[in-house]
Amino acid sequence: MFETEVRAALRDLPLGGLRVFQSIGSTNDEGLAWASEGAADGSLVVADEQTSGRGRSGRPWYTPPSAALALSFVLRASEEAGAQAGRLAGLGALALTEACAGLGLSSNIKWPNDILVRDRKVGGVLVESAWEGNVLGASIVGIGLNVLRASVPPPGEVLFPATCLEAEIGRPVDRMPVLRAVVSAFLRWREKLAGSEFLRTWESRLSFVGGSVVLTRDGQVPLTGTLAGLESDGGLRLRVGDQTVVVRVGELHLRPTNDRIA
Ligand code: BT5
Repeated sequence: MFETEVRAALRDLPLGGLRVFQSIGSTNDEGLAWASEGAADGSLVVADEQTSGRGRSGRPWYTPPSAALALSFVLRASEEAGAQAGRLAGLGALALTEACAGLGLSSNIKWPNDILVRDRKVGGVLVESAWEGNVLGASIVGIGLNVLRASVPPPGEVLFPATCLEAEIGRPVDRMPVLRAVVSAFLRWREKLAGSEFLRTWESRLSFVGGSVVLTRDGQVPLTGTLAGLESDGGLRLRVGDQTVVVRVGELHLRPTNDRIA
């Protein structure tokens, strides 16, 4: 049973609470609902399958049964946490790169929220806010990771080439140790969220640093520049001509300009 396996894999980790589903619409929706019911800080939702998993701007996120990891953390807002909100996509991304490293796979972060192995997307992060009136009640950090081959969407259905751990490693991978690795790395890096080591490590794992990239925002003129690094709040620094432009996490898509993506 999926739930029994998940509970065993995460047994001794310091979670605020744990809800496990065989199938669900979206773990982020469950996280948002749980936050409004008073979920404790650090609560976690895990599902075997999502029937309406989503990415940014309502784009679909494909999570068929028995093949992927789909999880969402509920992080209670505090004044201090509010100041770090721009770093939460990085937190999910660092947890994923660490889980990949544990399997001997080198991965990079395509800012703000994609995890790439050999320039193909293996996972993604979706941060959403749970509002209580006009006050931020909690942040929901959703994480999706393609583990087995069945988790990879058909090429016609994705904007960016996709892959999974099994294809990259060349053998089937057991999801439970990977789930544990993602959750423990997330909890570990969360402790360091406000510090400079967090920012340095996140920056060191970014794709395309020093390279020419184009940033497009839905309905706006694309911005081309050299990817220079991260701002302290998680924003991306670009050099455009002799100017430095800072882009905050929003509805953005980033690609290298010499598009070496098949
Ligand atoms: C993301 O959005 O990459 C964020 C994905 C977050 C998913 C997690 S799963 C747990 C939690 N619950 C949810 O409902 N969501 C979160 P974005 O950068 O907007 O990328 C979305 C695009 O990725 C889609 O438009 C597709 O082109 C592509 N895509 C969809 N499913 C994919 C998959 N399994 N692997 C690789 N690419 C995929």
